[in-house]
Amino acid sequence: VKIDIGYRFLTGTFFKSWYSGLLMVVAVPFFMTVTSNAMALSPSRLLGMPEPVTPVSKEVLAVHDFLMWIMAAIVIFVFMLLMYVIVRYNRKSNPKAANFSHNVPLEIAWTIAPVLILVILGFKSVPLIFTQEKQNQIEPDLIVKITGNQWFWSYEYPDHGISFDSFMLSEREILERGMDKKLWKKAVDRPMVVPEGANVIIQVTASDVIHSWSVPAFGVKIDGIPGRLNQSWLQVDRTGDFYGHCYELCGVGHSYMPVGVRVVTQEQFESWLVDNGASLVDNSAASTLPSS
Ligand SMILES: [Cu+2]
Repeated sequence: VKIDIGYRFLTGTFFKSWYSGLLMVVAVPFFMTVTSNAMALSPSRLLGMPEPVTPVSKEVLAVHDFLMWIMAAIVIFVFMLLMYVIVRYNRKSNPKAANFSHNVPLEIAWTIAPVLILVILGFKSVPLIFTQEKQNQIEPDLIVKITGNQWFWSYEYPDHGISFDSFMLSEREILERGMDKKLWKKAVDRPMVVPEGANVIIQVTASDVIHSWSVPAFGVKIDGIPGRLNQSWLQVDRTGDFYGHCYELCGVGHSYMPVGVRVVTQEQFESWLVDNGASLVDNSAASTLPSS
């Protein structure tokens, strides 16, 4: 008898057969875990996470990779349990079904095992929270105030008297500037500029609705909320252009407000300050005198 899989798929009988159940329950999550592990570990990082360039993003990636192995172990364990039950306890090989409902040792075991797993996860993830909140402990070299607006970002360097808006470049502007076409919806006309290696405190707020400032390579994502000032920190270990986005749906132009950050050397940063008319205020005086 010829089995028409397409017909059985349409009529729903396919999903009643044991092998389709096996496919759904086991193969799909197994495949997802294997591929996501491969992505996370791919040396080029073309598929997985962006290359981490700050202490925070390095730790985020380490926690992520660690969690992936635990997840893989759990998926494989559940997969093997399911296989065992399917083979050993199907109707044919086990015609007389058991009807007990409690097993105290088993219940203790499947309570303690997940608790232990969570404790192990905590040892890795709780220190990360402290790293992310380190802005209260570090001595800042630079403070940048970031304001989200519908639909662009504004940057302010309060100690240098610099402030500007940062807009997304249109596709035409990208081509005119001879930039890679892939940078459309990523590149901005005026990126935020920070020196490499510097401890940068960022203060994020918004002028209208809630926005969220993030650069994945920095491991920072922080909400900009009108009337509030959220803080985070960056210490980027190399120069280059980094891209992020607004991550809080903020209206029709939400997908047109990318984040652009240019990390430069200390010398380049100093000349950038001069080029942008930094009023070279004495920081010690500026902190004691009213700025206006
Ligand atoms: Cu947005």
